[in-house]
Amino acid sequence: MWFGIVSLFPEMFQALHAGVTGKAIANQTVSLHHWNPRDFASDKHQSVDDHPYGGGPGMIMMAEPLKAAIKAAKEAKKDSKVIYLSPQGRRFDQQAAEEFAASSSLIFLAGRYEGIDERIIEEEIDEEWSVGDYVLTGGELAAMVMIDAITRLLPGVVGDEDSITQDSLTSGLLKYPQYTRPASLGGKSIPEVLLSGHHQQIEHWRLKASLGKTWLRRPDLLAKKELSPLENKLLTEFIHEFNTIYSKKD
Ligand code: 4GX
Repeated sequence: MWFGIVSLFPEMFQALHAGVTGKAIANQTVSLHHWNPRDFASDKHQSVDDHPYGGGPGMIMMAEPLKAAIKAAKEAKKDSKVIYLSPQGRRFDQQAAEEFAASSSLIFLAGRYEGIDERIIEEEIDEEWSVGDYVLTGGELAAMVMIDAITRLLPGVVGDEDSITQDSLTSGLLKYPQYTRPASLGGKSIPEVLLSGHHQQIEHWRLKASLGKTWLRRPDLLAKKELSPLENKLLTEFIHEFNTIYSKKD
């Protein structure tokens, strides 16, 4: 997958050269291509910011160098969607990552300062996305979040394909608790069923734990999900046990 990046700080994207994403870059499953608006600046100071019309605090990305950088990126990959990162965008989630992973190329515009000229959004941007309801100092980390989440879904990037399908959130549920050796750690043992070798019981225990954790922490995710008869039974059991432990009437 081809990622084009329009950013004043291309060096930040070095972070993607570590670990799983780094290997995906090294073996050419993904490639990163940078366009820095500063390289398209025309004055002797290579200015890339400008004042907002109407006055007020803060600066806006200077329009012409930004537009030229976006144009150059688009010329390198003609039918690529241009994604703008901002808190005003649609919230990025696992489902969006899965859909973007089917693309062959994407261009990310990572803005700095207080934003960009609205006419550039209207003319050059296809979609506006947000990684969460908080304010970053720039769009670079948000673009990296999206590139990371998309890259690990590409064929062969994560060694064990099962770990993708069993990801928390792929199923719309939070991850069940996991344990590794030793079986007793600081006096705390692991759930007995995990030592039983009984695969179906282990599967049911994990599904019940996932459903219970999602019910406790992310009822919004549970409300979006259609439960199978088995899932309904396991969640009902979890809720009964939870209410019994906390001696609530149910
Ligand atoms: N998810 N930021 C964009 C510049 C900006 C300022 C105002 C539009 C209007 C963010 C996020 C995010 C910080 C990136 C502000 N753009 N991006 N930047 N949350 O906070 O994606």
